[in-house]
Amino acid sequence: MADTTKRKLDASGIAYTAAASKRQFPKPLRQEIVFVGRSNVGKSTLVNALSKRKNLARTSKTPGKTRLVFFYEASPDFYFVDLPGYGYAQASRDKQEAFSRVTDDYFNDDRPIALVLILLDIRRGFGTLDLQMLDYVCHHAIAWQVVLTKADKLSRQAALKAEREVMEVITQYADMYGHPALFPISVAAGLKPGDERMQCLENRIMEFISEQ
Ligand SMILES: Nc1nc2c(ncn2[C@@H]2O[C@H](COP(=O)(O)OP(=O)(O)OP(=O)(O)O)[C@@H](O)[C@H]2O)c(=O)[nH]1
Ligand SMILES: [Mg+2]
Repeated sequence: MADTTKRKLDASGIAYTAAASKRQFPKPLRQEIVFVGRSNVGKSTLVNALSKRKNLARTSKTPGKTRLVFFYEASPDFYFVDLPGYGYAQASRDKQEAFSRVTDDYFNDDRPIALVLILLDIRRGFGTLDLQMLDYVCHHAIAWQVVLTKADKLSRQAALKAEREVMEVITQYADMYGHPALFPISVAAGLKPGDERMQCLENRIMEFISEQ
């Protein structure tokens, strides 16, 4: 286990810490951009795309791959935090728990969270656990932005319809908690770093980083 606690360098020289529990989290010295969502939704893929590195965050066809909290030193100013996916029954020893213990540890640790990116598969929209996560971040007054993944799986027209449906839920929550109703940003794994949608997401992240 000691092996997982150390700060490591990935193949492209980016440093990261993989933490299995609270005491392995790095010191809260930088702001954190957090990626949450169901298992297999594409969190690690998006961390890679935003870091413009392949295989920085390990992606997998098997749901439940990311069981640790990964803190990627994506920039000198912030970490990208890749949390374990939820909704994968076998991933948690206690199947009654919606979110893994290390996820609870993370949110209960008073981390310097700049923004939580809530990832939804564009074909599924909000599920029960996503709404629970949304309730959680709203309740704790943490800033959030919905990102729709796998946009390549739908036609443009179907994607627009999915975006509108998700926006209805976002508006309800935003109104309820006094959060700005931010339109969801749709992305797909194959998008180039300079793509307009990726650019929009990068700009959104930087807005929250500079707001602190
Ligand atoms: N078509 C398509 N496939 C994607 C996209 N993003 C991710 N995938 C695929 O979806 C699978 C899961 O992606 P991951 O990034 O590992 O998902 P994750 O959310 O990190 O999963 P966990 O670590 O289990 O929580 C992989 O096979 C990816 O290649 C996308 O935008 N389009
Ligand atoms: Mg992952």
